[in-house]
Amino acid sequence: MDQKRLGILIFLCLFSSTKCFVDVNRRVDCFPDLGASQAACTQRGCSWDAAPNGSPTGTPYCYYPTNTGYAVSSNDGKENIQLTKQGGPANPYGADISPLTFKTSKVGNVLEISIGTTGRYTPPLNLPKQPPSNQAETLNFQVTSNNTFSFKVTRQSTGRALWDTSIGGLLFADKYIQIATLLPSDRIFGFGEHVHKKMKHDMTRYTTWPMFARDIGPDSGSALSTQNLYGTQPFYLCVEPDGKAHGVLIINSNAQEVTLGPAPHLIYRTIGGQLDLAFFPGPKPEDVIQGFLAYIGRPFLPAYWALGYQLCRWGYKNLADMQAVITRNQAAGIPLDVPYADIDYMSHYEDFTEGDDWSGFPAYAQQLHSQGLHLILIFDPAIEVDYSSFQRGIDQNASFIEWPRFDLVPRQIQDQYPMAKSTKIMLGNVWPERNTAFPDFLDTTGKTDAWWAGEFARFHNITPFDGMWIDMNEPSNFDTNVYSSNRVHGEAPTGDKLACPISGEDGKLDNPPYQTQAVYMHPGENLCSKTLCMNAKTQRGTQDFYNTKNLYGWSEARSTYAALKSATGKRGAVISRSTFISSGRYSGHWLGDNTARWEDLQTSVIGAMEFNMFGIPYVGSDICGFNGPTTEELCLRWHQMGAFHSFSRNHNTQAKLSIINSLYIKFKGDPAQDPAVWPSVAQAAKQALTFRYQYLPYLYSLHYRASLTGSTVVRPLFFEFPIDSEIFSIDRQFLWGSALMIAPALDPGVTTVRAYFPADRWYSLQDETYGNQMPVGYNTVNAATTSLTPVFVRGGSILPRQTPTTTTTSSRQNPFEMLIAVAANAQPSFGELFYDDGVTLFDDITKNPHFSFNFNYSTGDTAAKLTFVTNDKMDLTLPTLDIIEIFGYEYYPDFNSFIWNGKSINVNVQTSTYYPLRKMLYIKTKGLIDLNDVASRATSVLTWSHRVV
Ligand code: MIG
Repeated sequence: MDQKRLGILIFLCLFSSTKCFVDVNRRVDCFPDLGASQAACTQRGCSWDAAPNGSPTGTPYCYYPTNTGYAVSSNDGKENIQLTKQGGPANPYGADISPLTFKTSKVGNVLEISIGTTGRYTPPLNLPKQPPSNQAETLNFQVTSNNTFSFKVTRQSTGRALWDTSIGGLLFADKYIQIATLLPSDRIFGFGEHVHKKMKHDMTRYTTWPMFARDIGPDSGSALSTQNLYGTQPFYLCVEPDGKAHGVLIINSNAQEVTLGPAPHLIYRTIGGQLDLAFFPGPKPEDVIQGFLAYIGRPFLPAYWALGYQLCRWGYKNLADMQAVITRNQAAGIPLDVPYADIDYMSHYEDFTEGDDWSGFPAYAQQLHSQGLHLILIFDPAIEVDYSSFQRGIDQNASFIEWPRFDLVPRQIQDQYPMAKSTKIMLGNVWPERNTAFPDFLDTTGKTDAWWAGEFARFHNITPFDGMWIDMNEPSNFDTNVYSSNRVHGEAPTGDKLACPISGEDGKLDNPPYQTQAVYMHPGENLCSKTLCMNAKTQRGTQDFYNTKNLYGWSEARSTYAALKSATGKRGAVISRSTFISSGRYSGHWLGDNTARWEDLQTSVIGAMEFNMFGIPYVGSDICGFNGPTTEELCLRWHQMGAFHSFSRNHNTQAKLSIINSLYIKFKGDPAQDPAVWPSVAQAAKQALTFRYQYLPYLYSLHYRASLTGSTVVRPLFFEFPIDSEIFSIDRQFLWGSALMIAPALDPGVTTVRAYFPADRWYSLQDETYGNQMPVGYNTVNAATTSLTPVFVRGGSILPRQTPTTTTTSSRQNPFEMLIAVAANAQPSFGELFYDDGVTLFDDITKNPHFSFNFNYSTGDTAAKLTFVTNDKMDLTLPTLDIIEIFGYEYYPDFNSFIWNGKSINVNVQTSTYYPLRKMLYIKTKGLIDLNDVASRATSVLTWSHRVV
């Protein structure tokens, strides 16, 4: 439609009561709930137009006229605008709240917008809200219409509108809030947690993505699965047509969703709280994430060992079974740092207990430590209400999620438990055999945290674990409002299931006028399905669970992170299934119960990049697949890719449950999939993980930097090359930092990968082509199952390495190495190393004792120069730097000319070589450079002479 016709229609729409036509590409759905019909639509005051053939998929027939919204009733011209409801249709899901307060504010160059009124719920995230370090760009806010209030957020340098709400549709009722905006480009990434088959959203259609934490595994098998998964991440990144990027965060913890549409536009809906938006101006994608993380909080730094390979499984029969698996992988020479135990180790699935078949666990934990390994154990939040851990919780006045009133407490359940009988604690069912209580981690008195930490400390005194894996924290509850005898989960034989009111006054919160797609996509469900009742009370009785449910995993992670510190006195790692905005401060994340399928391997690559955007860089998928039997080839490929997940863990389920005569019978299910099961997988895992262990100083430096400045660890290619229009579809490759590119094989039966090389210099790190320069554009590269994963280093970078062995603990004793990849046109190369003891605790990373070195390599026709700058140092003895390897080195070096800080030093010519064909210089000399000496000076210089080949 041409602009003129559109203008006339909008005019008609504003000034007549006749139907107002909106182009199929720009509609704001007026019937996202069930039961749309022309009559019901008209009843709502909305327009109804069937979408003609060829319209975008999902075009709503029923849509809001563009005059839907509020009018400006006052504007102080600075920061405060008052809005009152004007004409247009009424909010279909409750009385419009009017007036509304609309406020703008700035944190550095981050623009904040807050739309609400007094008394609305805002999540207690305690965000640090620091300004971004890059203040180069400015965002402007402008009211573009007063009658039907609309606004624009524009980038000053280009004048481009990042948000333009003239599309209409602002609604604000107690339980239904909506805002819609036009977007400047279709290059939209993010919102979570979902499975995205492509990283870039498909903006040619209407797609609604619910966000409401749910215990459900990713479905990568379907062409499109919009299911809300374990966490809620209301953040997206947009790359504008000129390559500048911005990010938008929406802070709200209620059940919510976003519809992405073809204008391109988005419609955000939430059923409580208020709208708190923050716009991060970039301009580079990395600047966006750094600004975002300065605002929400930067990620925790995992212990160094937590970057080692991790081996897990659900269904170890006993300790001996677990030990046998660990031992056979060690015997196969697989680098391995972290054995895990799943809920099998517990007695009757009760936290902080050990089963009879696990009596040697404490000794085994010690044994692992003596081998330099570490142990991570699973802990579920739900606590059975009839044993000592719960009793201590009650005694210590810990808070648990509870019913709002005593008369709602189901006596037939509660009265069974002397410890819970006199309380309002809401009892549910998870893995333990009897009913469970859910700790209220939003309790602000500190008592719940203190009790939780105390339980970990007690248990740590028995079995000294090093990290915590927190599961089921959506929170998941089995069989809420499921009355049929045909139960699919759980082992609770009592049938004492949680029943939430879903009608009447007490059911109001579980039966709101608009229930969200999270509910509609599962017919017959309510918000409480698979979780606790929405009318439950939390924050020590002060808040409705309806508002806070999405915060459960976040709050448990925060509490558990503190518990880990106090129980172990060391740095470790917490892995959480459910996440929210800023969870990365406290935990990493695994991508949940995937399936042993190629599609799941592919979407794992995207999932890991997305969680880096969400500020949770310690992330990975269950290697080889969690559900279903894997195959040798899939497991091999998954190890080759998974060796490049920051959180690199093989995990699967052996346990399969079936119900016979209403008893749950567990039987042997999926077979083992640890790498030692197949010689070929063992070989590939060893090769891929050995590479990983060699590059750990680089990976650790990336994490250190992420914790210091909020950069990403694993990043999509477009982060580094946002000007390349081809690049936005590349989501089967990824980068470690800015320097290492991984192009894994993700399909069955292949021996090559067609990899995309953005315009820059790239050198191969695969054996057969080691050091070779790769042509820019698409190249077919070798990806034989017996070869190292296709991995390439970018010219201009310097990567610190360390000679690898089979644990991080022993690798840390080995000599350092350095890989220098020369840039095009003999421009200098740069790199850095952050290093410390890897385990010391800190509250403030800027005060943590550590080494920080910068490296700079430059060359001329007659000499080369490598400079080391010491920024920070600590009291720790470092191994020497014994190997320097240079790619793209086009000279004959004089091995007798090496000068270190003014003094000549010996290079071992027996072990050092120049390869003129590959243009590769390899210098290896025992004790070549003493990094302790480097640390003692501000600057150190290595020079040598050479001549042009
Ligand atoms: O209801 O602890 O996602 O990794 O192995 C299933 C048993 C509970 C779900 C986790 C999975 C874990 C499993 N857990």
